[in-house]
Amino acid sequence: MYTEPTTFSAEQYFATQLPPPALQHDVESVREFVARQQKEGRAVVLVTSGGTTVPLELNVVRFLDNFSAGTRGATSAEYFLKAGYAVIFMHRQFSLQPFSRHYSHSTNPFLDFLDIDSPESQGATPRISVTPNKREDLLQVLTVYKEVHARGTLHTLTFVTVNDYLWLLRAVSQEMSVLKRRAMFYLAAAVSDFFLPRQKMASYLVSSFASEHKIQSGKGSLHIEMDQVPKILKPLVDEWTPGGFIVSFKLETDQNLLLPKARQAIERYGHQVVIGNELHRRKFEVVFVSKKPLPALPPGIEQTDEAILQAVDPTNSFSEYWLRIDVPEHPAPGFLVKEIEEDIVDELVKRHAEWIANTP
Ligand code: PAZ
Repeated sequence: MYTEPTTFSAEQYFATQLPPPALQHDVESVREFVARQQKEGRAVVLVTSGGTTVPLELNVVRFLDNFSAGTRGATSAEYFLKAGYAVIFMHRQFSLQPFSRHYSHSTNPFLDFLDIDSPESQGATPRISVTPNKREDLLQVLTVYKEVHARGTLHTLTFVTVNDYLWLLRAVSQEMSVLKRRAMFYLAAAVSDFFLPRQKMASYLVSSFASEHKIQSGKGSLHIEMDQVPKILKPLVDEWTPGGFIVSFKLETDQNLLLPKARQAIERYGHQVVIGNELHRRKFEVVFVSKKPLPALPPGIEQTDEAILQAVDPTNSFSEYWLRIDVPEHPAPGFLVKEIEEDIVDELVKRHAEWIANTP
């Protein structure tokens, strides 16, 4: 019986957990997309978006979920497209998507935008039109949406579980490695830190209940011990896509942890930017944390590792850049708040261009 709580390395993870059935198909579609964008000279960004689930059963009835609606990812994808990037949008099934997010079924149902015009003559087919005060907004969104489709610069992939996410991220990043520095990774998805390995699900069902079937109640409380999801930023940076410009997000509920956690991630994984955001302030405040470039040594001093180390101030080796948008305390009805993703993407596009220009 499988009982050991484990911390999987990425390698062990992929050796023991099964790939999602559509993986091969997804990989081929990404390969074709990347090759076309490369030929047409575009940089490509992988945007991950939405939350992963953690199934508790092999035949899934129950699962743990994550709050993320995919707003950050879907909104950012639109701004990356506007900036000329090709976008691979890897999102949680049914979470928000670029363009259609403006007409989400719960906050802005598209049926409320439509009118039925009564036909003038009896027997004529009724016609559908857009409510006049919604036309301008819809036209703007629809125009960009159609342009993006005509250019073929948006490619969409779907995940549901944390397992789907990990397999897809590895495969897509490996496909993107041909782009070298022109690949950007914008990891905004909210990915579970814990999961239940297949082997554990099976034995836990076999020992407590019945084969692959749904967990039954009636035996008191349910205890689930989960294993830690491997830290995949390390192999992403070092092995899967060396050369890519990697931006990860760090979500905290304690504002005081934002900077220490973001710095720790940069130190640990060696990627380019961590964007820290606090749960309730995330739509109007984020912080970019990166490693400061190495200091220029005074003339005459040889550029040895030792000299560089001496010149680095270990207490001050990170740069922090806060992005904030002003939101009135009591906004008037209909007040349009600027989307912070516009500024996030602007800043990243600048940094990515500098990085492409300055990395040997
Ligand atoms: O999807 P959303 O707009 O509701 O939320 C975005 C977010 C908070 C999930 C994202 O900005 C983020 O911080 N993602 C990484 C979460 C983490 O694993 O720390």
